[in-house]
Amino acid sequence: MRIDEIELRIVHLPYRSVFKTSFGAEAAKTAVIVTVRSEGVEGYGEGVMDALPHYREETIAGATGLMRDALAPDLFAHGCDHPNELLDRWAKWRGNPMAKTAIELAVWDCYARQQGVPMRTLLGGERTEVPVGASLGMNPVPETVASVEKHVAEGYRRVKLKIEPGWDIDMLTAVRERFPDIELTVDANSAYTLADVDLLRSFDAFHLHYIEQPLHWDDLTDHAKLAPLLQTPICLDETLTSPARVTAALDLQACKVVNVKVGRFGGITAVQRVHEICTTRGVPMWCGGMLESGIGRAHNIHLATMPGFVYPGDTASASRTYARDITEQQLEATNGIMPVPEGAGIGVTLDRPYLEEVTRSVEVLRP
Ligand code: OSB
Ligand code: MG
Repeated sequence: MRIDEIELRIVHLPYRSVFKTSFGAEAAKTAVIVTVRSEGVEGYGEGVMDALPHYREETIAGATGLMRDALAPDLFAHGCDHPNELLDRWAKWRGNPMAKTAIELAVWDCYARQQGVPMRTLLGGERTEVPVGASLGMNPVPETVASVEKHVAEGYRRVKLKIEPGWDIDMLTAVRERFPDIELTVDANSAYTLADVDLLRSFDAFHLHYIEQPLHWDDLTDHAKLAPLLQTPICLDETLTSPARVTAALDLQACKVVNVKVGRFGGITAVQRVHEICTTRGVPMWCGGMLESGIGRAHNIHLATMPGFVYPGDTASASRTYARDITEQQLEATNGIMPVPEGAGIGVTLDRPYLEEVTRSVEVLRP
């Protein structure tokens, strides 16, 4: 592929309600929508870094800087025969997985559209729908119980509750009392330390499917110390930033479950390598989410068709998060099952009028 143009568009999408986690409360998403134009075809990607580094270290300013100064010029100079080339080609620029992913996803989508095949076909995904769960932000106990009730009634296959110290036992007790049998998980987003081991052990009574990222966002060794002290399996999210890091986590027995976010690993090629590692070792994976717009969400849905994604993902209905999305197709689950968008590439197109309305800036890069 000859790459003719790369557009970096910053959009501001209000959430339907504030999303609160242990690392903060957000009322809107600021996303970087990347468009790659090649030989008359365009493809789309989404960057999941935030304005400030609350989740991992990357920021929108830093990531778009790397795209402008290194990734885009590299694509203009060398083109791309197959998107699988890019991960190793860009390894000379260390880290920055979210920046690399935003562009790589757009190249993949463009490539799949040029070939006239759905993304999932390039990934070896045979499923045409994927099971999904819902991630609920932190809210007072009565609201949380009502929200769980609503999501269970809608057929979601798993419910995940965001927790932090002081915002855990009461909520879990209330939810488990009302729903003794649902598939329930918690996500601490790094809010605990090893000093909380007794508290974390007390979660075993709630029969959680797993506990996601209880300890520091970059830690492996404390998770490895914690894991044998809990009956509840540990799932890592923030800590897992590359295929090598997944191998290290599994070798150390720091986790038994892997949350896959393509932006955290550095792109689809990196996810394919993680998939190989996890399926070889029999480790269950599931597709996480970052409250993406329809572009990132569609990519996630295609990714989750790969056979190693055995647990329900976080790629729930877009309408849970947004009153209106930037894609023409509404990505909606029915009875906890999300259909994979049909058509070439990721199978969605942009709702141009709304996209313009929510755009904060546009920059078009050319050779
Ligand atoms: O830790 O999984 C997380 C959202 C933003 C940042 C981190 C996380 C999340 C979610 C929401 O849990 C998942 C979603 O609905 O997309
Ligand atoms: Mg998480």
